[in-house]
Amino acid sequence: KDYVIGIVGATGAVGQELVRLLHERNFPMSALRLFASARSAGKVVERFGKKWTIEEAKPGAFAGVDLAFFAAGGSVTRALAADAVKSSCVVIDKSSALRMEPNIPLVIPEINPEKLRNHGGIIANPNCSTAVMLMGLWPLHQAFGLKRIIVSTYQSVSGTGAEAVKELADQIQQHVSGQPVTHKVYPYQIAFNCIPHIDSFGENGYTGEETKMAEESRKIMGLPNLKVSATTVRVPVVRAHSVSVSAEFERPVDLAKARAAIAAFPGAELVDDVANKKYPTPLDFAEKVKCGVGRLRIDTAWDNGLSFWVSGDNLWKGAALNAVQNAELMIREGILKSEPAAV
Ligand code: 2RA
Repeated sequence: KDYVIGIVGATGAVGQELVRLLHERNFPMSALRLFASARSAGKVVERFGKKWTIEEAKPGAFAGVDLAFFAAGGSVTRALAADAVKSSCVVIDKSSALRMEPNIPLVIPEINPEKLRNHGGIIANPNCSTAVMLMGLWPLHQAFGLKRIIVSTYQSVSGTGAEAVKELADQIQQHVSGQPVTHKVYPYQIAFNCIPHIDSFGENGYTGEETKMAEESRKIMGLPNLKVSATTVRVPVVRAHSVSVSAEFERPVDLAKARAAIAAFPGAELVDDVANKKYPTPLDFAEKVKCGVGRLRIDTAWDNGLSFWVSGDNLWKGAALNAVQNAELMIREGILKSEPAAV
């Protein structure tokens, strides 16, 4: 069976990757419809030798669509996801709007695919930094029983969007040509800098991004008591997020077993040979399906501790690819059906 597919937010960074991945992975589509705000409606998009006229994302627009990928931000999801489900359209949502709703499955197919089975029409995808981190953390949890993590992220500017990518390039140009360096997207210049502030600060001094990593990791791994302390940082990298993790486990850890667990995990590529300067970098793992995991070492700060590093594409495993993989799995399992969501 081929499906009528919709992409909401088709002109954004993730939306464009969705168009690309659906074509490159030969997703079974009888038609692809691109939706965006009224501002973009009517624009013509040309790719892969095809032309699409962008449709306005609005109530009733999803009649006849079997599956819609939402990549237009939380307000659009809140406004239109339930409406799409009422038109018998399944929604796979990238935004954070519904991730922590008890009856909305938050799914990474390599970790908790069983949660797809009883979906009520809407499936949520995790934040990009969470997904990248879990590609290293989940296999280690399975091996040694995770107890606590301290994590720092090194997040690319494409996580913010196309405007931030352009601003980084502009700032480098300004710096090189001796002009004053201006900044608009972030509170500080990002070129040649790092900014320890992603999303907004909460009362507890953690940002929304840091809280998402904690809450989403607990939900996806089914570890409600997992202790997490995250620091999320924007770095002058265009594409691919990296995370450094220090983790404490319930059971004694063993490096050879840890490496074997990661090498066997479908979402990870083990790159761990420091004697030959081999470890993952964002440049190496941009536009890669798997996330690179390396720098594995016994972490003596804990009784049963391991530290490691992951680099993964924030637009792919962190967003568009994970969404498409969820859809591919639902098709394989014959569960791409829609029932009115109890949202
Ligand atoms: C970021 N994780 O990197 C957030 C949203 N994509 O900006």
